Amino acid sequence: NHATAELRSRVIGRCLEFQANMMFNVSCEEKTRNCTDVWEKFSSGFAFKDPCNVKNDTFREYIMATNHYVPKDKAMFWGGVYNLAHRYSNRGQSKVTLEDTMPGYVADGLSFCGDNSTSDGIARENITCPSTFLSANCSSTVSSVFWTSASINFAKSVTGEIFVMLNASRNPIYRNNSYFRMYEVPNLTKGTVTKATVYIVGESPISKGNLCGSESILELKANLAEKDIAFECQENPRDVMNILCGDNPRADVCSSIWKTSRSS
Ligand code: NFD
Repeated sequence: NHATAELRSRVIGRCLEFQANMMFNVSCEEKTRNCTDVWEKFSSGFAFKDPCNVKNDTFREYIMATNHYVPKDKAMFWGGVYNLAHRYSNRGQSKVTLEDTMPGYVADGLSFCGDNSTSDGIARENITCPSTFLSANCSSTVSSVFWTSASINFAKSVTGEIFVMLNASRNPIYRNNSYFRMYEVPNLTKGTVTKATVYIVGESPISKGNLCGSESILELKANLAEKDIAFECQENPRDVMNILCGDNPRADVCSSIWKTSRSS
């Protein structure tokens, strides 16, 4: 987790790119944000600060500066399926993940933290920034606080029907300490989010054992029911499998498609 090189240029570049090519798909907002200002608000969340101990609200100004409307019936949460979820969301055209919204897009995949020994207080690429994973002596890392704030803000912004893509090969599938369970489900708005459709996806077809009825998924169903959110669950739905198998035709679950294409 070396700090990302050229962080300022990367963040400003992402901000410009989002507004040029993503904002229209994701949100109809016309208001342009000043990307230098976005950088100032992002970096002041961690510049000159201890990488292991930042306040929970340190990215408040950044979130306010980048926040925008999330279209109804399109939001998608995910766990353990980063690549597939984002291939499926298709940069906000099919679904909208946190990383397809401006607060997430600007920082996704970047590694950043403070460093008292540089002129701007920002760690250079020779420094290792702590990951989202916490340890006893590193209890609230810049990354965990960033993704926690962004996840909470996203969950509060979504309306109508929502989608969730979860990895079938994880056990449990709805993990206790996942961001999705800890920060997103509890922040969905009762009465505003009406239905959740869960896609459980895996590369192996043995999941015929009905993962939608598994104990872990019933816990998710119960957590959603507390907020009067209707529940639907599908294992390996066809539109998701078309993408998975297009990219990865030799996966076990794609064998029928693979055989057809070989014999024809
Ligand atoms: P994941 P998830 N402690 O695939 N999001 O539900 C620490 F410190 O398992 C997006 O946790 O799914 N780190 C991003 C963790 C990051 C822990 C976080 C944990 N207990 C959250 N669990 C992003 N774009 O980077 C997981 N991580 C780390 C939002 C894990 O190493 C998205 O809206 C991996 O780098 C999505 O709905 C990342 O968190 C949901 O939360 C994702 O772990 C995905 O988090």
